[in-house]
Amino acid sequence: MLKALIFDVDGTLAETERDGHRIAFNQAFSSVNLDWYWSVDFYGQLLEIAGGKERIKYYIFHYKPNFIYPKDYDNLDQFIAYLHQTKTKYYTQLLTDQPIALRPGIKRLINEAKRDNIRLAIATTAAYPNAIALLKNSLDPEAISWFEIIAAGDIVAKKKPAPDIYLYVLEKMKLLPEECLVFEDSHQGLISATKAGLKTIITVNNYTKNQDFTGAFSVLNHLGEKDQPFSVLSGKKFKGKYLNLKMLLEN
Ligand code: XBP
Ligand code: MG
Repeated sequence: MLKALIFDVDGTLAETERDGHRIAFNQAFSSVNLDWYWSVDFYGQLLEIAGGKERIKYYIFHYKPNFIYPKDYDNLDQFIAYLHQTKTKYYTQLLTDQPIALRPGIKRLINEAKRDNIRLAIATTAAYPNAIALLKNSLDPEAISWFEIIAAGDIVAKKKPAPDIYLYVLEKMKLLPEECLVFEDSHQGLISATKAGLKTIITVNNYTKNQDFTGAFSVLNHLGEKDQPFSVLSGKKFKGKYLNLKMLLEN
């Protein structure tokens, strides 16, 4: 029996990567006079590495191997942590100044779940303040209280595709995997949820549409709305114009 919906954040609730996180990373680089710039296409490759700090570290190792961190830091990780904190400030500011729209059907489905006492949770690789900023600015100023658990960033040692973040949510909510349904947008997210034994619906976006979603319960272009019908790309062939809670409770 379905008791809870667990949502990924970036790419699933909203298209935050290209016009949010990417911009903020570039702003953080400029702020410390680094000439690093992540273009829209290049950022797509970097998304293979989940987590902002991990992504910066990967970039340095692979693209800037001769980089020497400024001498006011004890080590590279400390400098990356500072850079990432700066990025978080830019990102949360950006979401406050110009909120990024939620993807079709997200607000509707979350409201349906609230109405029917289906429990809600968030499982994201992004830093906690970033997840909060999106929920507050794009969903509802009170939205944080709608989610029983907002599991984010460094709360677990291993980020997606490791299952840790989903296992954490299950443990905290005292739920069994078969009582939950996950919403993800990426291969990494699908692997993470699947390893935790969770059934997953994928809503693809431009960065993830060509990824491998073998094993997903259903793969959609988005959740759909009355005036914006969704398409099923593979897996469970949901009927109708939009995915609603009733359809999820029947499956
Ligand atoms: C997406 C991520 C994050 C964001 C950047 O996570 O991998 O790293 O790209 O956010 P999800 P941070 O799809 O699981 O929400 O810089 O805060 O990590
Ligand atoms: Mg995602």
